[in-house]
Amino acid sequence: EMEPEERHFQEKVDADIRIEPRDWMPEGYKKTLIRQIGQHAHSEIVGQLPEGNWITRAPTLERKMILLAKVQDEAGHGLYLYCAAETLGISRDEMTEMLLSGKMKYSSIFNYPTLTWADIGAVGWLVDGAAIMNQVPLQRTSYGPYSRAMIRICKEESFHQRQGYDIMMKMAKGSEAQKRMAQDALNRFWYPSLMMFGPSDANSVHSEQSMAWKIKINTNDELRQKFVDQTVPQAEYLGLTIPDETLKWNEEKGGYDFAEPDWDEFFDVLKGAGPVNNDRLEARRKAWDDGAWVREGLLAHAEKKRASKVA
Ligand code: FAQ
Repeated sequence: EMEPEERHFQEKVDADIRIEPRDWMPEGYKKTLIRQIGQHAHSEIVGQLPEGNWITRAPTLERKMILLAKVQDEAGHGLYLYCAAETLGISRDEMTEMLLSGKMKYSSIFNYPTLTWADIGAVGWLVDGAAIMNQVPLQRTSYGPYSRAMIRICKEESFHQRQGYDIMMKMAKGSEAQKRMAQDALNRFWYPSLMMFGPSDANSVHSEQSMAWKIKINTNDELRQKFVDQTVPQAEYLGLTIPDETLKWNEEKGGYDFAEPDWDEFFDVLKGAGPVNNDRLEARRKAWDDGAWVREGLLAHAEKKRASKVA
């Protein structure tokens, strides 16, 4: 039996009334939000690294400006999301320390390297494409600050997806060598992109409760299916081949049948054994350590101000 305050909370959720920071909420709801929003924020910040890797090597000035803008947007997304999580009583510093100590996760996708310029196209097309598929429904998530952050983020993500597809079009319609690079990028990013939606519904520990609380709106498999259905015609338009021989339109379900990613690989990446897990965390640790003097300076300044007020 639910306590009256919990019943009132659930009624608001069921009626699509947003929950705000000062409202009563179950401890588990708060904990799940901190986990999901925090992980989402960390993904935006760590997600700057694979593309940041190519800013100095973008093929033209225009491509460089576009990529710079995209990577800066990701920093902004991280900040809105950290702010949304902070309304739940955790600080950004605490979350950062949990990321660096391995207590909090970030998206598995960013543990794969970007080896060629075509990978930057594939990241925009597939990774941002998957991100949007997941984030559009989250605009209606039950927690107010998270849902409002999602509205703005989604606008920027659609630009990111378009810029990726634009790179893929140039490559896929370019020279034979460019087309090979585009196909190779698709081959390497296809299954890792499918993994972004999380484990299959049967293995998703959080989905049921998160959906009852409307923290999540769809299951992992629902969104993965929608992503495949949207992406296959885009690959056809590019003249590229999805690296899945079993891929086949299923008239009855009105969607494609497709091969599941290698879930052992997914869980290994989550445990830290992906191709570049160590490099990613090393880069974030270095940024944190290199920024120590700024944090110390700000604290010293605040201390001096406080002392002069007391005097
Ligand atoms: N990677 O029970 P579930 C972006 C974990 S977009 C790592 O199904 P849940 C934009 C999960 O945390 C990417 N871990 O979990 C961009 C849980 O472990 P825990 C970020 C994963 O939460 C583009 C366990 O597996 N987007 O960054 C992953 O209900 C380009 C069991 O799974 C978001 O975070 C994974 N892929 O569903 C930036 C969206 N999947 O915590 C730069 C918001 C699952 O118990 C460049 N998040 N796990 O230890 C969500 O929608 C959900 O959290 C899911 C997972 C759907 C990701």
